[in-house]
Amino acid sequence: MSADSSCQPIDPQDIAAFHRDGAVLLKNCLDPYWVNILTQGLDFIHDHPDGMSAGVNMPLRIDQFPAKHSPDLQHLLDDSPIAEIVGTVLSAPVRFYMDQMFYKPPGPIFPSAWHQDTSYYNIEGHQVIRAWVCADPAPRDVSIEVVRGSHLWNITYRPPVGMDPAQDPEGAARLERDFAEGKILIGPEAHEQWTYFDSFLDPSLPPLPNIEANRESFDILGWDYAPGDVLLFHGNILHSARGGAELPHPRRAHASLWAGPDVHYLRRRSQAIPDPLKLYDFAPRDGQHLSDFNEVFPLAWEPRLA
Ligand SMILES: O=C(O)CCC(=O)C(=O)O
Repeated sequence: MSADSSCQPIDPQDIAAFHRDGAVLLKNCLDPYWVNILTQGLDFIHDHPDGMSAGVNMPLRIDQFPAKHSPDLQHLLDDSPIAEIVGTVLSAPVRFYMDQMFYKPPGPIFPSAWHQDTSYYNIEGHQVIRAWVCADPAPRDVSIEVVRGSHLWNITYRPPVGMDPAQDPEGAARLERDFAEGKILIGPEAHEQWTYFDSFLDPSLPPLPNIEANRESFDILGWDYAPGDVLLFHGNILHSARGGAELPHPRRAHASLWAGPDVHYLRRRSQAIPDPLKLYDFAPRDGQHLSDFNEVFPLAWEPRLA
């Protein structure tokens, strides 16, 4: 098998669907070489947990920045068509921001709760795209679903993770003070040891609507996913993965986050995921574009001049 690093031309209708709906499934974009690399990389990460692995031996395992520890996943990010696909859909240069692994063992598949990605990270912008790829077939009832068009609602919901001020008012007051004084809430040491409970349920952000209990009130879009497909969704979109269905195999997914030129740094009280490690060296300020940190976020792809 050899690596095909260029992608098939993307149908303009798919590009329009992404911008209209906030998500699109692109069929058969990665050839078997890349699916194999993805599978090897995810299995390696699964077998080598680190301080950023959450839910080891649990029905939902999530790892942050797995490509840092997996040459296969790094190869996928650097050399597969994913960056080109994202850039083509954005019609703009793109930089890689971070990646995650979502590993669900065989059996009744665990759900991933409805959420929006942007509020977990210290970035803001309209050109934030997730590329979600899975090493296994994932029928609609275990793959990603989105609320169609919610990327355009212009609302930032509270991430459903972290310390609840109602449970720990003192801890919350301390965090509020630290934030007001400009202190870093989740520092570089989080790359050694981190949990989803290190963050803060920011009371200034509105809570998420209960979408799952009121599915008929929302325009929910989903797809049957096959290995080789690339699912793109907008960083602001409400999304989840349903659970309950039985799979005879694991559901091994990798999600990478990519940024276009409008994406800038924004220190968030609701930050749940650490900044990329090298970024801490630059003491970023609100409003600085990722291009100001070219060493951390080199250009991954840019459109060819006509
Ligand atoms: O794969 C999943 O279950 C959830 C993925 C997700 O929420 C994400 O990529 O942002």
